[in-house]
Amino acid sequence: MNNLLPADGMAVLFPALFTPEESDGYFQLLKENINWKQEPVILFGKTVMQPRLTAWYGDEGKTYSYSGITMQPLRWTEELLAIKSKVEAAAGQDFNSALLNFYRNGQDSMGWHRDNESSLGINPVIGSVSFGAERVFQFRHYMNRSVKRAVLLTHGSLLIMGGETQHYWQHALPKTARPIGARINITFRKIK
Ligand SMILES: O=C(O)CCC(=O)C(=O)O
Ligand SMILES: [Mn+2]
Repeated sequence: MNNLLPADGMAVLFPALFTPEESDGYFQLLKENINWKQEPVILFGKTVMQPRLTAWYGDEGKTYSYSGITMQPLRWTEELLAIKSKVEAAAGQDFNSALLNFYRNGQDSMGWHRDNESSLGINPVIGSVSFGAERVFQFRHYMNRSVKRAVLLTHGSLLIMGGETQHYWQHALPKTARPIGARINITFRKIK
C-alpha cells in the first residue's frame, strides 16, 4: 500500500471504497438523515461559528470534546453502520464513534489541526470517508511546516491515517474558489 507521507506516519488512500452508485445513495441518505448543526467554537478566546456543519454519532457514552465544546453522541443510523463495517474491514480495526462534516460549498473548510485528543490514545487509526464534491486535503509536518503533501479526496474514497501521523502531521481542508457543490466527510474514530 502506498504511503502518502514521506516519514513520521502513515496515510493510505482507497480511491473507490464505494462505487459511484453507492456513493450517490449514501450522500443523499446522509444529507437527509443526519442531524446537521452549525456549532460554535472558541478560537483564541473568541466564540465563532464553525465554517461547516457537523454531527457526532457513536456508541453510548463516547462523548467528544474539542475547542471548548463537548458533544454527546447520537445513535448510529442504519447507513452509518453499513459504511462503518466497510471501513472497519479496510482498516483492520473497529471504531466506536464518528465525527461528520458537511461542507456546503467551497467556502466551508477545516483549519490546520491534529486529531490528537487524549481520548483517542496514542497513535490512533482514523478512517475518513468522503462523498460528494472532490476536495483537496492537505498535510503539513508539525515540526517542519514547509514539508507538505496533498491528496484529492474523491466521491466514495477512504483515507486511513495511522501510526504517528497525529503526532507529527497537521491536516486541513482549505477553502476553494472553484464553484463546487457540497461534500460530506465521516471520520471514524475509536474513543478509549
Ligand atoms: O473533511 C475532511 O476531510 C477532514 C475532516 C477532519 O480532519 C476531521 O473531522 O477531523
Ligand atoms: Mn482531523
